[in-house]
Amino acid sequence: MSEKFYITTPIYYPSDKLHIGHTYCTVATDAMARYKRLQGYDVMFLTGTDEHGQKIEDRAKEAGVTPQAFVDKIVTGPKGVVDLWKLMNISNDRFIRTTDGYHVSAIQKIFKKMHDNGDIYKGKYVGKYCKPCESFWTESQLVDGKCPDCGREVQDAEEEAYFFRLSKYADRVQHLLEDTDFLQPRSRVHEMVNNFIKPGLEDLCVSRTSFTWGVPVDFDPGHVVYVWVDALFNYTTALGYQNDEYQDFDAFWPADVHFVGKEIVRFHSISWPAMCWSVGIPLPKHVFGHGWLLLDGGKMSKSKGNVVDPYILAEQFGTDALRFFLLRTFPFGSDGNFSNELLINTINVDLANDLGNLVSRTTAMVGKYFGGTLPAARQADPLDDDLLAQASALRGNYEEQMEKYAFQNALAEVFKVISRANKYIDETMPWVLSRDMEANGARLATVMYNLLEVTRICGVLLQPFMPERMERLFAQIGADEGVRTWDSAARFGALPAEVSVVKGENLFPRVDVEQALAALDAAAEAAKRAALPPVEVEPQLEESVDFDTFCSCDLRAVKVKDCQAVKKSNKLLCFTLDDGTGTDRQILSGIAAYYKPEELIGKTLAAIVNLPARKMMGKESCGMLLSAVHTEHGEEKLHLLILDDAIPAGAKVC
Ligand code: ME8
Repeated sequence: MSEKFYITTPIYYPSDKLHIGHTYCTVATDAMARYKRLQGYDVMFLTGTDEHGQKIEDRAKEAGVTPQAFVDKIVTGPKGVVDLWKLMNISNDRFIRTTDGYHVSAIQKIFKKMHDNGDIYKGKYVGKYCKPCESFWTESQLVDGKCPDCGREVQDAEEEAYFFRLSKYADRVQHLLEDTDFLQPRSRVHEMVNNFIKPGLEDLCVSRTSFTWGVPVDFDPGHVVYVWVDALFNYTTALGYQNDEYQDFDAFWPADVHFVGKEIVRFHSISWPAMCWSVGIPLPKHVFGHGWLLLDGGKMSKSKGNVVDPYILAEQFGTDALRFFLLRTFPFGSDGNFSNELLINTINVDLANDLGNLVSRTTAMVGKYFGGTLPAARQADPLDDDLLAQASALRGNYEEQMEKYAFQNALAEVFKVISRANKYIDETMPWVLSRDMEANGARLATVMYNLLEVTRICGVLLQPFMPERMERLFAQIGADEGVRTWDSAARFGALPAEVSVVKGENLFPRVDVEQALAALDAAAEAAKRAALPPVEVEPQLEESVDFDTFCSCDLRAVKVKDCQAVKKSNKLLCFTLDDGTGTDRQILSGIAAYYKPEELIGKTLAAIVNLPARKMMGKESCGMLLSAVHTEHGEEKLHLLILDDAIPAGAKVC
């Protein structure tokens, strides 16, 4: 039976749409999960949403919907959390929502267990509360009187509440952080110990009575469980701890690693181990606190309005290029400055120039010199040695970095070898060898084979980062399933000697910087407009008419036989219509800004046909076509009333 590996992302607050910062952590977790699967582990990858708390309750109230309807829309609605993970090709095995019934009842049992064992007691909470962060603070923890995490105003809070005896675990937590590799990277340990433990770890307020959107404390109505207790235990309830929904707790717990953003390391490295000790379950093996993606030097956050939309980026550059960029560019443990220019540059340099060129040059040369299939004859040369040595060492170097969650370094190892392979083409000069195939055929085949092998090995190791593009790469270089494996990445020579390549489309087209930046601006602008109320309907309705007057309008279905722009007019289109009488009817309509004439030919429209004829631009118009007019984002929009084609010309519209 294969070894287990359990990895998690934080569960996201569905208070707003997710941005590229959230995407960063989930893509990193996905790459790690895929890497472990590649190595042969039986992987459990959990993500989900953290749906309770006052912030959600408030946001739902503002939106005039129930909290459940509010979170449903953001989690499972169009372009919500679930859709985003699909778009980003996230391979999670499980998705937990903290509003799932099994989780709610498990949290009640867990809370009771901690209460019954004496770790939760009732007291009075007096302190400060940061609503956006859902965090309680003592006076001494505030920075300039504000929330130490987000810098926003805090409010006074005083209420009857349950407390978790966190202080009791202070020494154990300090030992865990200082003397083990539980918390990574190491640089985070100092911060936790100095800022939170040394000043004196206080008991944690773990219930609230001032709002209701949470897991009810079943033995004390009126209290709901503090959102962080509810949230942290998701890592265990999603496996079946204290519930019957799943049966994977024994197999997968303790987690191998929780990936979390640096501002929530505090909860994961101090409160979480203490809670695990309290209920008597083993601790997760590691917590890794990654850095933030910054925009203009500050953390992206919806409340600051400086977010970057992953949908727009993935649609513009492709999912794999975006995934790759996030992990290639920023060291996972540190903050990084996001910019569109950096993204485009990474795509152009690494993917289009280095990897894309290697693949397209190699497959083109195998096609040109050997008709797509290499002969078996070989002739080695000392020129090959360095490339082969680097390719053979690659898997080990890559693994060493991946085991440290150093994605950027692992990718740097791969791209060192890709660059080396491009240089090898220049050194071996295949185009010179090809001039005398009889003398150099075996040598040329060796050069080509070496290039294909290096490409294959790099492709295997890039799979966790760009799963979809690497499938296409394998198809082009003739690497079937058996040589896409972890084992085969350590075996130079795994491709069959007489391998066949298929020249395919360019895997990573070069991005035109200016065009792409302009398209991104336009897409962001369109997204902003789409977020406005969709349609502004004219509030004023016309005065009423009597029924007979209305009935005197002769409304008919008409079929468009021809439609032409009217010369010298940029408004008018001239329609030749079948109105069912057997004689063509001509109507002029001022809709040229909305329709091209040719797209209307053959359509069935509605017209008033008993208006007196009138002349426009020297042409007679006998009637009027009906359309709907409204204003959208300050712009007038018009839609002709297009009827079902089954309606015959001349049918009365009433
Ligand atoms: O914290 N760069 O949820 P959340 C990098 N529900 N990472 C970022 C980021 C950025 N600009 N912005 C956000 C929560 N993140 C809790 C977790 S787990 C039991 C409960 C990361 O939706 C952030 O650091 O506010 C966090 O790890 C994750 O997105 C979810 O943030």
